[in-house]
Amino acid sequence: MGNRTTVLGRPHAGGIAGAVMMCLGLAGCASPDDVTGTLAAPSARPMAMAPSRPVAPPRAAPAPAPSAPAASTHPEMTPQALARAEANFSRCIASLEPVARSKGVSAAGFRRYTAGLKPDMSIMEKLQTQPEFSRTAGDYVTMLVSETRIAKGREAMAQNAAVFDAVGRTYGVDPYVVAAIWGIETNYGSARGSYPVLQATGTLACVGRRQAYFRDEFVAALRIVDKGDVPESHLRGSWAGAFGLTQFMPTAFQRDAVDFDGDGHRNVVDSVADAMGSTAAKLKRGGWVAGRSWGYEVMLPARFNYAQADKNIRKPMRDWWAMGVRRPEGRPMPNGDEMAYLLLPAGAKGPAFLMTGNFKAILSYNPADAYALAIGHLADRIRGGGPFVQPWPEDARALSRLERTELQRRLASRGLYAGPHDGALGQNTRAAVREYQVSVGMPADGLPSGEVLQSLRARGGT
Ligand SMILES: [Ca+2]
Repeated sequence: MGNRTTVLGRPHAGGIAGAVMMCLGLAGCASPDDVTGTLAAPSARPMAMAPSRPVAPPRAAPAPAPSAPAASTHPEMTPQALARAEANFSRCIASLEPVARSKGVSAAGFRRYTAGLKPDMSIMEKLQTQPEFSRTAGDYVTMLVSETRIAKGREAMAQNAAVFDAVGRTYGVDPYVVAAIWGIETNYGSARGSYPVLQATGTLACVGRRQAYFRDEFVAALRIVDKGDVPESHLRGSWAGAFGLTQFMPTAFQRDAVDFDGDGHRNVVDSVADAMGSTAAKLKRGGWVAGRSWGYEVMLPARFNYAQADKNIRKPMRDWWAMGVRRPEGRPMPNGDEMAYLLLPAGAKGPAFLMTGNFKAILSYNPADAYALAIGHLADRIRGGGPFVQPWPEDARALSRLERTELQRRLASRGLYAGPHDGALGQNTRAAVREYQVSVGMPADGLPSGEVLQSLRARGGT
């Protein structure tokens, strides 16, 4: 306990990394909590990159899973409404001029960047489509934290050593975490998407069921080009407008982007320094505490009460220790005063983690547990750390959207759940799963698993 001497909360920080001389509901879906355990169909943060990601509104969804258009009953998504919106596109864009002007977009800039703007109606298919299947947290983390991505991360940090050094010193943020966000968001810049951001956000601002949200994004994107931060031809990204090396949404760019290389432009597309500095600035604003880890893999004692695994139950490290929680392989527990909550991304059968405030800072980047865990773990692996000691459960599988809806219906029929039956497994569904597990004597880990669904089916009802 109380090992305050570790750098970045890790005994091996800075050591092994010799090669690196220095020291990441639209689609109607899931709430930010949904991605522990089952990466349910979230939304659209629109991704550029190939492998998928879990996410929450307005970010993207686990991609490659087989997907099917989800039937939408939203009035703005009917063929008639889409055709009407498409026909009205130019008038709609023109109607945004007053708000754009009030946000600092010049009159000349507004004319220049909206003249000739046409909607990309193919984006509506993206907006409409939800993955039918989702990934387990274990599959997701394993896929993203690959040996290739670890090796490329070390190379990228070595090639940009001065930048990462300066980012760490300036913001007090773990540069390895910044590099990991770069690695996971765009595979170190190689997969950033090719949708013109102005067209994508303009389309979404005037067509479909997320117009209010995307009006802000469109206006923020107009400001980027009007101020000259990023040249218009370089402002390309995911279908929902996330762009640059670490996939900033335009509004997030306006809040957090910095000109880290001092050339007068906040260019997170072409400048590694600006992108890494901006990402670090965002993490810092998200509450990153210097010199601390994002969290720790831990082993739980026998007969542990899994109801303790709840992000609302935060305790000092020393209290977890007193409950018998240990780090694997005799590693010391961190600062005893540090507050942490217990996360079981794959439930009682999978690995356990104590998550600190810095984990929340990573969640501010993208509010999905499995995403943030992949970032933290990739950072540690780039640094030279080893894989998790505890295996992911081999028999785990993520529920399909249909099964997730069935789970909610069955929980509701038992009086445990009162939310919508939409297949989006948020905090309320998890709480209901936990109550159900307690009532039938299953480990109360709150994981919406196939096992829980089987148990509900076995007990009958609807
Ligand atoms: Ca710059």
